[in-house]
Amino acid sequence: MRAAVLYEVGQPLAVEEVELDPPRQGEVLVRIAATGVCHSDLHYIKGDLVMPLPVVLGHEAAGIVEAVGAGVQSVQPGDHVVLLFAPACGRCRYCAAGRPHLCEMRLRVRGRMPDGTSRLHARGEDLHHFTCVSSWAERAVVPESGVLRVERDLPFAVCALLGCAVTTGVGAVLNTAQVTPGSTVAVFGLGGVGLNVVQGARIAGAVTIVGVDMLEHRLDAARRFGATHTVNARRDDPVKAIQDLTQGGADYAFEVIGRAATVRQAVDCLARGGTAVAVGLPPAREELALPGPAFILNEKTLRACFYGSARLRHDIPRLLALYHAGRLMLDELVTAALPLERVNEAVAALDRGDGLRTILEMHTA
Ligand code: CND
Ligand code: ZN
Repeated sequence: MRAAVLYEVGQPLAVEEVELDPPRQGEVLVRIAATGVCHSDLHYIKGDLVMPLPVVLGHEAAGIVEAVGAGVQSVQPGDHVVLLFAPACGRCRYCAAGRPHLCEMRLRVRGRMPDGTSRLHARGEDLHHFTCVSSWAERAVVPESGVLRVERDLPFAVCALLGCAVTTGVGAVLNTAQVTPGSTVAVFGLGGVGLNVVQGARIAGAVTIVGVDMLEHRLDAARRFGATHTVNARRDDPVKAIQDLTQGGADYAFEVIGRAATVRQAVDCLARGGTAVAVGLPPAREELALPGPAFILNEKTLRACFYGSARLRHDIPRLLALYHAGRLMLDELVTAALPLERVNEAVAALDRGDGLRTILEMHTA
């Protein structure tokens, strides 16, 4: 099959023939139909985040089950599925506590399948898996807990987005921060994930939603997704603008860029007692700094959000219900669709901030 392989940081991905082993016990072979291009993938391509290479990236995807290994019960060939980048064992302390997105399995896999081996090979060596998904490929072998069956009449691009951007963004609001009706919210970074924070805030009933970005077309998009105000950080100081728009500070602020400096802005723009949520992934070399006494005397909170703090099997069906009810904008997020062969163009477009979300589409006929 064809797959996009990252052999070296900073280099274009090689789209080439890759060998994929059949699914083993408890594993599922998925034919990828659509897969998103997320900034987390780009962080690894640029070397801001580090993982063992070579690797097949891609963690936001949907497809059709083609085969299942022994013991698989929840899906069968022909099922349409969303791929989940946090496989869960169902037994560890985190799963037992109702926080399966924090399952111990994720820390253990480190570029492999949960049993410690790889299903992907090229040029005579094993390739690494990415978050047990590796969807920038025609097919993927994933753990059974890494797929969720969805209705067959849904567009694959929409299902792919539920694999990361939507579930992370909306989840950051509803699960991590638990924004309450009437709140004021600031969102730093209005890309594929940030726009979902914006619409999550609208769904949660926030009355003031301030979107911050440096690209004018992303500010326009944020207003369509529910922002009541926007600030161009290239032109204006976002902290001051947010404080003015929220009578002294926001109740909640979300950083959806991945930079220490903007996490600090998210904390600084809060009202007393406010909560900032760090969703963006800062480079591995960066540390987050807080404003000492002001953080404590104003009783602020800084929370981290992984995968929307989601209970995926509970949350994704609810997100689909919101989509069917016309309250969650998903089709509008997809602004370009390219074939896998053009993955490097899609990555460059993300880096420039073109459009909203680019989807790589495979032929599934
Ligand atoms: P994308 O690149 O689409 O959006 C980032 C946006 O930030 C762009 O619109 C930029 O113009 C904007 N931006 C950059 N610098 C600034 C600045 N200084 N001030 C204001 N705006 C700025 O990225 P994405 O939406 O795909 O991902 C956003 C982050 O979320 C990224 O760091 C990614 O790795 C992370 C993420 C986290 C998780 C999680 O589970 N926590 C899941 N997926 C993605
Ligand atoms: Zn992502």
